[in-house]
Order: sequence, then structure tokens, then C-alpha cells
Amino acid sequence: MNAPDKIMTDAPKAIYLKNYTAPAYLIDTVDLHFDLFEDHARVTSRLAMICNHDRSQGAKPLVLHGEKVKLISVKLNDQLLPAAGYQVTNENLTVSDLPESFTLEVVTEIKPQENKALEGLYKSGGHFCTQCEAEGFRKITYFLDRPDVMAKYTTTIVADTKYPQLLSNGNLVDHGKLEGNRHWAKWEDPFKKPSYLFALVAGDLSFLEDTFVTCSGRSVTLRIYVEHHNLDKTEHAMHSLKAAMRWDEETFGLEYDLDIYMIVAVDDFNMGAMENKGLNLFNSKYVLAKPETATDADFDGIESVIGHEYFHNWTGNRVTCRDWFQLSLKEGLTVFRDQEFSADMSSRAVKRINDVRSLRTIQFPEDGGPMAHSVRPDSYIEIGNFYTSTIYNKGAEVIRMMHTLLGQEGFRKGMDLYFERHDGQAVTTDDFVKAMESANNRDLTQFRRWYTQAGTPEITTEGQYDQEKQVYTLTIKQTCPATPGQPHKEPFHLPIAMGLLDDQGNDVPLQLEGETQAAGTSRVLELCQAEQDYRFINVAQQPLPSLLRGFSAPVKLHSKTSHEALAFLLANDSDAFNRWEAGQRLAGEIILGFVAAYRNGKEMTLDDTFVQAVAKSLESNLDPALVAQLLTLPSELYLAELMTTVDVEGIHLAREFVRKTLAERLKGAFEKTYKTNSDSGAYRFESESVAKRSLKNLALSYLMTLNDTASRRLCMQQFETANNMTDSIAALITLANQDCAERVPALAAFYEKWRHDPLVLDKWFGLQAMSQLHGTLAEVQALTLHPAFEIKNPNKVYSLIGALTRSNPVRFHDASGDGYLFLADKVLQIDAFNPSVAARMLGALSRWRKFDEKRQILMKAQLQRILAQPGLSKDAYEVVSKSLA
Ligand code: B3K
Ligand code: ZN
Repeated sequence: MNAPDKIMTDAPKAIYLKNYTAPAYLIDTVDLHFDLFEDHARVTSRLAMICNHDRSQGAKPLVLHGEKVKLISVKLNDQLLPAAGYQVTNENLTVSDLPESFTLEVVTEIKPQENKALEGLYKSGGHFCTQCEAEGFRKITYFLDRPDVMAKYTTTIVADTKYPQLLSNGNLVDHGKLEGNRHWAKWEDPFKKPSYLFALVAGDLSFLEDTFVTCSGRSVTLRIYVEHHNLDKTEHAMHSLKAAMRWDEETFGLEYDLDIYMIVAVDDFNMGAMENKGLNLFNSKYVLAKPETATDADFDGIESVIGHEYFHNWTGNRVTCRDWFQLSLKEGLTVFRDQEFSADMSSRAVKRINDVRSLRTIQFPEDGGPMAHSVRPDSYIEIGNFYTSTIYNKGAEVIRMMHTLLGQEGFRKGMDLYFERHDGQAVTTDDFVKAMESANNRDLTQFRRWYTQAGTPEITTEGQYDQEKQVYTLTIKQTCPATPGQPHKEPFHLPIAMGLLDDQGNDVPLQLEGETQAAGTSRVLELCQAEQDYRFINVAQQPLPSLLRGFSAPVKLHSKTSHEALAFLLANDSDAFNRWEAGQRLAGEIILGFVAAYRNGKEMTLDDTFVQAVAKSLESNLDPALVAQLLTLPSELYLAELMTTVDVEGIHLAREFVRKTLAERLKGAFEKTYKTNSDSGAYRFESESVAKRSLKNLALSYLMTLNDTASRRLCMQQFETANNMTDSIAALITLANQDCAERVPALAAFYEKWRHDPLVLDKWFGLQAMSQLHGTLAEVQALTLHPAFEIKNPNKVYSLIGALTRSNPVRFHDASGDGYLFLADKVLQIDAFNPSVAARMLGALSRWRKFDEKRQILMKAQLQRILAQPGLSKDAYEVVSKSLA
């Protein structure tokens, strides 16, 4: 049999939402007993089960999930079953002829030490830990491993005393010593939960402890567990946790429900963190921080992920998903909540800008590519592939739109009703929308299309002013491109926040025809048809519209706006987001114009309107963090998204030309900005100093495009004297991007200084992989052989290989195809032990159709090579086969 035939016959099967059926059995209580040893673990699971189906036609068999577990024994109501009493396959344990209710005891053996997929029970840095979402629990024991089976858990852990901390969900109810240097601890979780929220940790860890008094006066113990030498990096995480707990009480009236909340940081983790009930597991990247080792962005990231996992306690744990098609029920909602939390902790406008930036550079391409899926997908092959930006970030946009349509108060009423109706249940995204509808007496039937239709809608607007009648008519049209399996789309229900500016830049009162008076100067239009007209009356002069304020819907907006008008909006719009947006559009149009010029052999000349607009922003007295955003040009990835066929080199050259020209023309202004925003005092993670650092470092990056002695001196001075990682790494990034004498020694010095700190080394790997220099691909290949690089550690893979393939388009898409070959080699290597990380890395090859023919052929060849690999995981199979379809 040749390879393609084998793939055809063995092709993994898709699972469909339409085939959902309720579980045939339910589990009331789970009593787990773990015996942990150096070469294996023995797991005894006692399940009190009840029948959940009509038995008049006979009892259905009980089909438990289990993968890579060795079955030792099965007891039914304490009677050992003979081998003929059950069937075992690679994926299931089936027991038939069961009574109405019974106890099933299953003993299994697993090998956590050999588990490099990092799902189920595994070892990281010498500690035992778990990751069960989505389907990891079945790698620990046989179980009904689906989220609509919720049970109360008791967990006993027995291990050598060299693992002093034995932790699980809920409250510690007992512990003791045993012979032979062993000890045990028993945990009880009073809340019903699905198996994906189970967690266990056994390790030698230190912890930072604090207390939080909830709004009802209960005292909760908070603990952050880390390796001993990292204890000095836990303060910020603790501070963030307490802020998140308070915020959820104040914003949503949601209080924590157990006596203890634990966070454990581990170095080997596939994702950011996991919200297990009462015992969160975190990638150490999202816990450990001190000014010397973590950047302002890291501090922000920690605050947001700590918040996210904490918020899951209600949106995810107390109310969970009925099935994995409903993943966005908890993820979209929880991302929305963490975004709002971060916005309240710092600058709302800057937070929104960053969120939209990542939506556009990650989610929009996903929605326009072969892996496009709706926020509530209809099918999947491997659920692990659906922890996507669409489920998370577009899901959060969908929640945000409901918030915009219903208002803060209406949304809160909907949330309250959602918890009132569904606490303790496993429900669907539709249940959430129903709660919003009932609480607000609104019909969201059409709005639901956001859950079922994939693709990024495109909005076109046109304005017409009638001077005589003083009427301004705004025509808005919407369309949505076809996506795999969805050739035709129905119109969406879209909130479009907008305002109209007069020639002084002031917002004018907005009165729609038929209204007796103006309703404010910024309002939300509801677009429901494919095309709608909005007639504003009493408009004294030709206005300039400011549309989609705050990015009120996840769409692509097209409107004919001149460069002068964009510069005017950049300088005057009362909506900070739209000021930024106008600047981005202006810069984007100029850069894309240069891409065309470059291809036609024409010269690029930067027009003065733009230089002056930049100069004006630089001198404005706006929040420096916002100014830094205004001055950051659209990324190469976003610019690529704006082109039908990506011109990789053209985009890079044109963008760099604009950066360098701005630096030349505004050198003095950048130097002044650098000085004004330099702060020689002690590092503080406070909005004001974070903002100043961001603007100062942006000025430095512009100046360094000149690669002259003066800027290099300035940069080296910052690199050598910085008292914090933000400044140190900002200087090193600019050095790594220039072919200068200081580059190699600076990289070497940084490595020597931080060789003992894996998280700092991740940055060191990453910044080299993101260098724009020609030799980057070869350097990355060499770095995979560096002693500090570990292919089995996801953070290292993402930092080095991920940075090149996902964030450095001009070097990854090298015309030779070497970047594609390199990625395919690594994916195949990783797929053999960690399919979920391998599949995630593959995304960089998915959108091959966006590139020129030569690159298409090269990318496709690597996808085909991966597909032909014998024993390819279903994770990788799904991404590759859908990409090629
Ligand atoms: N819920 C986890 C995701 C884990 C997925 C593993 N394949 C993290 C989060 O969204 O909070
Ligand atoms: Zn989440």
C-alpha cells in the first residue's frame, strides 16, 4: 500500500455537533487514589454512577474513554470483573449489562515520566503535574471524559516525601505519613465539575501566601507555588490575583467560592495557563516577574492571564460547556472579561488598540484561510486544534457586541440571569444568548449568526451631504466572503459606533430623521440589512464621519477617505481608537502605494502630509502610551493581510523605507522624545512609567534605523545601564536588527548574564529569530543546536521557531523555500512526541494560497510531505489536510 492510500484508509474521522446526544450514564462522585512512583503511577478510580437513559429497551453499554493507559483491573460493585466482562480498545473501555446505579472501580497504570505530549499526568522540572483540558483526563484513567458529565471529586495522592507538596482541587481534608519515606494528602472539591478541570501537583515547591477577604467577609488563602529560586518573582502575580478578585466582585458581583486558591507555575506547558478548580496550573511565563527579568509587556500579560484564569471560576467552572463545540461559551466570555479587567487597570484605549491589532493579525487571517470556522464550530477532528483566535478573540468580540447593543447595565442583567439559570450546569452558547435576550427583552435571533457563520464581514460606507436640506446620508453595506463549507452568508446584526466631525474637529449632535432631538454626539447604529441608509438631520456643514469607533464590530471597513481627511481624524477624533485607526490607515495606504512603486521600479517619496501628521502626534500632549501606538506603523503581517497576493519583500522594504525616512526627517524630534521620556529613577510598573518607557523605546527604534554612531552609542548606553528588562531588551532588539559591530558582543553579553534564567533566554532566542537581517534563518537553524534550546519545551519552540515562522514574514518566506523546509522538519520532529504543539506550529504554512505561485508550490510541497508522514498525529493531519483541501 502506498502512502496516500494508507492515509485515505486511516484518515481520522470528524465529530459533528449535530450528532450530540446526552451521556448514557452520569457520575455522581469520583474517588481517586494516586500512587506516584519514579517510573510509573498507579491510579484507582471509584465512580458512583447512575443510568441516564430509558432502559425499557435494555440497558446501553457504558463506554468509558481511555488513551495510553494500562488497565489493571475493573470491579463492579466491589466484585472483580473477569476479562470477558468488559472490552478494551485503544480508546475505550466498555462494560455492558449494568444496573440502574452502581460503583465501578478501575485501576490503571500510566507513565508520567515518559509523557512529552504534556497532556494528562506528566513531569515538568521534576514535579508531577496535570493538564486535562480538553481530553487529557482519559490519559490518566478510564472515564466519561466529556464536559457534560459533572461530578464531585475526592483525591488522595501518595508519593515520596521528596515531593513535599501534594495538591489537588478543593480543600485539603487530611494528610499523613507512611512507611518508606512516603506521605499522603486527601483533597475534597465540594463543587461538581467536569473532568477537564481536574488537577494534581506533587513537587518540591515554595509558595507565596496571602489572604483575600471576599465581599461577604470570607477569608480566602491565596498561594502561588514556584520552584524555590523563583520565590522573589511572585509578587506581581499575587497582586494581579487580588486585583482580579476584587474587580469581579465590583463589576459582576461574583465572589470566590472555596477557602483556598492555588496557582502552580511549571516550565513545560503547552498553553498559557489552565483554570482547574481551585488549583490553576500556569506556564511559568505568566507567573514569574521582577523588573530585572520581565518586561512591561510581561507584567501586563501576567495580569491578564491571572485575571483570565480567575474569571473562569464563574465563566467556565461554575457554568461550563455542554460539549466542546460550545468552547467559546467560556473562552470568548472570559477573554471579554479579562480584556475589560485589563482596560480598567490601565489605559482603555491602548488595551483596545492592542487587542484589535492581534485580532487583525491572527484572527482575520484565520477567518480568511482554510482553517476558518465559526465561533461555534459544526465539526472538528481534534478539539485541541480549536483553541483558536476565532474561539477566543472573535468570541470575545461577539460578547463585546452584545455588551455594546445592550449597554453596561443590560449586559450585567443578562449575566446575572445566566448565573441564576445555569449555575452548576453544562450549557450552550445559545443558553447565554437566551439569558441576554430574556433579561433585556430583546430579540437576538439575527445576532446569533455571529456564532454560526465564519468569515470576516466587509463593510462599505458612503456619505452624501445635502447642504440645502442640512441632511447627511450615510449608506452602509455589508457582505461576507465565502469560507470552507459556507458559500453563502446571511447579513449580520452589527453595532456601528460612530460620530460626525465638523471642520473644527468637534463632534456634532446626532439626530436621525424621525427623532425629535439629537441623541448625543457618538452613537451606535444597528446594521441588520445588507444595505441601510441613515439620514442625519440638522447637520450644518459637510461633516467628516468617524466610523466603527472603538472597533465596535470585528469587520473590515472600507470607506473613501482622503489622506488629508485621515490626517485630520488622526489629529482630532474624540475617539482615541479611531485616531489610531486613521493613522494606521494613512500609513498603510502609503506603504502599500510604495510596494506597488517598488515593483514598478518607481522611486518612493514620502509625502509631507504624513511626516507632518507624525510630527504632530510626537509633539502632542496625549498619553505617551497612546502616542507610541500612533507612531507604530502597521505590522508586515497586517499589511500582508491587506494585499490579495502578499508581496513579502515589497512590504518589508517599503515599511522599512518609511521608518527610516521618518527617522531622518524627524531625527531631532525623536531625540527629544527619547530624552523627555527617559526616567533615571527606580523601575515602577505603573501606567505612567510604562507609558513613558514605551514611547522612549519607540523613539530609540526609529533612531536605530539610521544605524549611525550617535544612535548606536545611545542604544549601547541604554543596554549597558538599564535597571530593568524592558529597557534592556528594547535596546538589544534594535541591535539585533542592525548589521553593526555592537551586535554580536551585545547578544553574547546578554546570554552570559542570563544563561541561568530560562524565561529570559526565551526572549534572547526570540529576538534573534525576529531579526530582519538576511542571515536570520541560518542563525535560527544554528540556535536549534544551542545547548539552551530544548525542543521538548513548548516555550522554547514558540520563542525560536514560532517567532521566525509567525512573526518574521520576510525571513520565513525566503524565496528559496528554506524556511518552509525548516518548519516542516521541526513539525515532523515535534509531532512524534507533542502533537498539539506541532499542529499549532503548522498554522504558518496554512495560508499558502495568499502567496505568489513560486512560494505556493514550495509551501504546498512541505504540507504534502507532512501529510505523507506515516503515523502523523490527528492534530497535524487535521491542519494539513484542511490546508490542502
Ligand atoms: N482553558 C485553557 C485551555 C487549555 C487548552 C488545552 N488544549 C486555558 C484558558 O483558556 O484559560
Ligand atoms: Zn480561557
